[in-house]
Amino acid sequence: MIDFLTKMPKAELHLHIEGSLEPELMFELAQRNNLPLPYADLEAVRQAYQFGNLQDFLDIYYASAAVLITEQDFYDLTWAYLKKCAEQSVLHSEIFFDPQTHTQRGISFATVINGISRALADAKAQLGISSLLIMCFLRHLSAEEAMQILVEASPYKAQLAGVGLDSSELGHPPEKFTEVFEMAAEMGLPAVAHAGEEGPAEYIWNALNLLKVRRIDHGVRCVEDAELVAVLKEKQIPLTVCPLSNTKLKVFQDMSEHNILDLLEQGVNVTVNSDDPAYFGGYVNENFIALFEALSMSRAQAVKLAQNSFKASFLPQQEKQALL
Ligand code: ES4
Ligand code: ZN
Repeated sequence: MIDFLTKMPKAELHLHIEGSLEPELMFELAQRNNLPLPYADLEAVRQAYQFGNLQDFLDIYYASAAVLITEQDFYDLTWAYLKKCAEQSVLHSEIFFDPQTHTQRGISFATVINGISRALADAKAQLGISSLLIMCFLRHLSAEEAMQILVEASPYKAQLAGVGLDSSELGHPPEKFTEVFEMAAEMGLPAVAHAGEEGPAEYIWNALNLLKVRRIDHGVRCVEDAELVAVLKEKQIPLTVCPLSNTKLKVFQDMSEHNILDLLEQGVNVTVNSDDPAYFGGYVNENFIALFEALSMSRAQAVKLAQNSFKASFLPQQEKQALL
């Protein structure tokens, strides 16, 4: 079964490129850029990666992203992730990046997007992996700052497949960003948003109705509202679920409690994704394997989850069909 899951063709739709920064590369970049790190060695890093909730993780994640300085750093980060995709039979990936994490500390938008985009082009040419880029707004910052980064991104619009919303969910509901998402829609950018990870079902409703998102990232708290589950099912709104992320951040105390397979059996369009693989204990295949080990996921369920990942992607219909 593990061999089957590893070789099964799949797409990944919920991956923060900054969250794929492995400790080894973090040390290498810190040295290359002459920057201090709060960790003596890899063991100290492992010790630090124990999170009680989303915010515990985000504090460490933003601090680590500070080792990314040059265009080459962003290239190396992205290339390392895409090589993993090749090993894991990920044929297509839709990659989130958080430009504000970098522009806030003086790195230019161009440095970030040019480094990432060059790696995506090389992966297409050398590994045969297709990818799309989704720019996320940091919801703990203001709507004005989100609008500013959208304006800054507009010359690069052709390189973006959409916009997203991430970071600290509680206290930063979707409606804070209604105008920003209206502007993105006017620019022709489809939207996704993190909702219902730590936040309530109401945040999922508002992401759908106010931000007009095409997919919900996480969304696992939808089960608290039966009417919402019915709408997600009826409209086949994809949920990009991240099982290992959810257990590491204590959304579920144990993988045996995870609701992804229940949602799948109810006909909701759920997918399996890694979120921040360098922090949560694995890439997409480790997420599939965890579902097999804790929830006895069947082969048929795994295949359905993989089909959903292609179906839920932003690829044009023809390219989707070719991968299915
Ligand atoms: C994130 Cl797991 C998660 N949730 C919200 N925002 C994020 N950014 C990176 N990982
Ligand atoms: Zn995420």
